[in-house]
Amino acid sequence: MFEKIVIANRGEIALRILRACRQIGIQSVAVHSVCDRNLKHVKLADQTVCIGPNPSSQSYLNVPAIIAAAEVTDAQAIHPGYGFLAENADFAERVEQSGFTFIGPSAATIRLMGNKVAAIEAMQAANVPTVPGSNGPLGDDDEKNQKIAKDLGFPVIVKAAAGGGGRGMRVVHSESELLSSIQITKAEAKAAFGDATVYLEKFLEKPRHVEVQVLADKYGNAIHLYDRDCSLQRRHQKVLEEAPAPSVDPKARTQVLEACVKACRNMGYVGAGTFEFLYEDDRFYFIEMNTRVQVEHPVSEMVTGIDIIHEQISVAAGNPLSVTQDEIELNGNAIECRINAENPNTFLPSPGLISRYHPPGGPGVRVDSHIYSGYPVPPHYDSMIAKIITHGATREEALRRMEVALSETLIDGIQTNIPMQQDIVTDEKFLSGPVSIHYLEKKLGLS
Ligand code: MV4
Repeated sequence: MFEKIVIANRGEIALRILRACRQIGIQSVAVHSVCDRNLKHVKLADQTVCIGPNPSSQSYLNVPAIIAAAEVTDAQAIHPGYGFLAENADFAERVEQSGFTFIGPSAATIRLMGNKVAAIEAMQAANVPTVPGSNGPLGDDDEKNQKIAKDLGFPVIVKAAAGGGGRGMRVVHSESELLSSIQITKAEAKAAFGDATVYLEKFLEKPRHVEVQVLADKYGNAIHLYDRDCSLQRRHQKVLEEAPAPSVDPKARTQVLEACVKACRNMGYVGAGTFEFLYEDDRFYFIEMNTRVQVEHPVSEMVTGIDIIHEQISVAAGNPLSVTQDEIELNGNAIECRINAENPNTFLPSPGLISRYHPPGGPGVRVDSHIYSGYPVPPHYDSMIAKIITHGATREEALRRMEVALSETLIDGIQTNIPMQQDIVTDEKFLSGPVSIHYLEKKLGLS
């Protein structure tokens, strides 16, 4: 096992990684920006290195500074968390070239999954179901592209191969808009990603977002930790996630879980990963793979009992997975509410001093958060300040625990989205059944 690792992130995930390090007995190095010197995990870390000024471009994205921090502290590995450099193949490569272990899959795998066309191809090779589409990049032949779209049937969606997470895509409702939409998406993709490659998919109108959590080691062992439903989102930002995904066809689920594990083995995948699917009319359609640990990983931990961060670190150090698929039991249901420092009406960030903080507690309640009374939420980074996770024997119990937990949470001094989360967990339609990716924006009157 490693003796010391660098935590190349901030906020709740940096604290989550620090806790895993302490659990295992690994020394931790917190790298941080100027304003983050009072972060909770920085105070708890064995060593700290200030890596630059507040803008993330000069600190949490500052590759030489992060690698230098690993060098001066004599660490062996770097955990990237999520966001920032977590899915940057060039960073993973430079970490390894500098003699450190990148805690995640290989740079080649990150690069492959960063190209959505290549990712879809890799999935098809493992019988992972994909969205009907162009099966490859669109060429310059207008007539050919028109034929592909007509055969799929409108609406279709043009997506940038280098995009993902909602960036670089355009829905096309009729043949007359197709060619101009392709040209615009290509131009935008070239400007945003330096790669004009686009592909076409049938546009699914009312899908759910269901994703599969996987873990894999260097010895060809791969397991899944079941699925999550992340359909409740606003502008491609997830708001509430749950595990397992409710009301999924049992046969379709068994097939997709097995296919994901097979795809991991095929690719020689190492570490934690997530296969993202659209789910509609009892069918799964792969859209993208995330090669990092995700914000919503705790709901999978709560229903399986597996410490995902611990496994991530352990397999990166060359250990086999600590469990086999047979040893993993799905236990109850878990819900996660993301708590953001934001104006509940405008959704604009609401940074400032947290004057008082009382976290919720009780049976089946987990809080992943770095905040404390007297903590100033800086304006420079993402507005997520806490995750409240509840577990119960049933979905109803987990949801009721969330309702109680939200009601006892007190965060004074700044505005938060707790009122919106309270609205969601008492929403009749959400309580009674699965809702689509459009449900929350409609409920909020945004579309
Ligand atoms: C789609 C789709 C409908 N049909 N692809 C948006 C984020 C990116 N990961 C893929 N996205 C979508 N791809 C087809 N063929 C609808 C979306 C989509 C979406 C997906 C997941 C979660 C939220 C979403 C919100 C709007 C659109």
